[in-house]
Amino acid sequence: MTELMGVVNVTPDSFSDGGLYLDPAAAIAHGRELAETGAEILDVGGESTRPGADPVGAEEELRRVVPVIRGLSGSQSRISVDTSKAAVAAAALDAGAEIVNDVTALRGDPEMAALCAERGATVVLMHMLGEPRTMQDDPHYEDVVTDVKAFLAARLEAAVAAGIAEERVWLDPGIGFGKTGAHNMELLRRLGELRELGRPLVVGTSRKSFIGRVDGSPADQRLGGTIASSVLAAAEGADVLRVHDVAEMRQALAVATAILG
Ligand code: HH2
Repeated sequence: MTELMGVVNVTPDSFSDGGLYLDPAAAIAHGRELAETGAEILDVGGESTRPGADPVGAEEELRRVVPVIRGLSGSQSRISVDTSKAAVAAAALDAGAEIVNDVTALRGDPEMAALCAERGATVVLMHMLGEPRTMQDDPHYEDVVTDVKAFLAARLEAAVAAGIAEERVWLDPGIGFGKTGAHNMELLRRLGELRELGRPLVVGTSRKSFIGRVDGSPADQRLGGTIASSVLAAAEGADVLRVHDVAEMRQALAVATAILG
């Protein structure tokens, strides 16, 4: 069954919900609601990775995410921390997280791989071309699916070499991270090719700008495009869908599953 990873952004500047849940109590309440409406996983993040975002220091990121993870631990959902910093991941694991969602695929912090290995965390390795500040400056690929697949295979190998159990690694093509609209469409259309890597696939299309490029919609009005792309991703074999709108996505998946069996 496809699992839902609900997004809990404790940031002032996330592209679609920045500032809404900066207060820990608001973030915890939001996370609980996502858990109750069907998120098997809650992904708590304290640093925006939107194109052009400024990096956040570890102290500030810790201050944002740790109280929220602590407040959500013990709910029925597993908790994931969206970070590329080992210090933040370590504190998040102490506070009750069990998944480390690293958009740099263990390239951002030299300590991250060893930490995840030692703590037995599940790790999400995501593809990104470049870094958030510059990733949308004219990205190029030979063939986007082949290139992303080769990158993910290499990062999986690096994770295993660092002592992370292969069964604990999930892979993500990184929709919107150093990709044009056409690249994102191609990746979603041919997502099935990434299944050959043999690991669970995480896909995050939620509210992203490739949807707005289709119909001109702003970030807070992309639910229809999020659902269409996520249902198609699930049909192509995505195991985990990272979304902001859990209740609507849960219903869409239930109906798609009822039809397809
Ligand atoms: N997308 C975002 C952040 N983290 N992690 C994974 N594994 N896959 C994704 O596609 C992904 C991710 C961007 O979305 P959001 O968190 O809403 O925005 P921001 O980075 O501005 O906080």
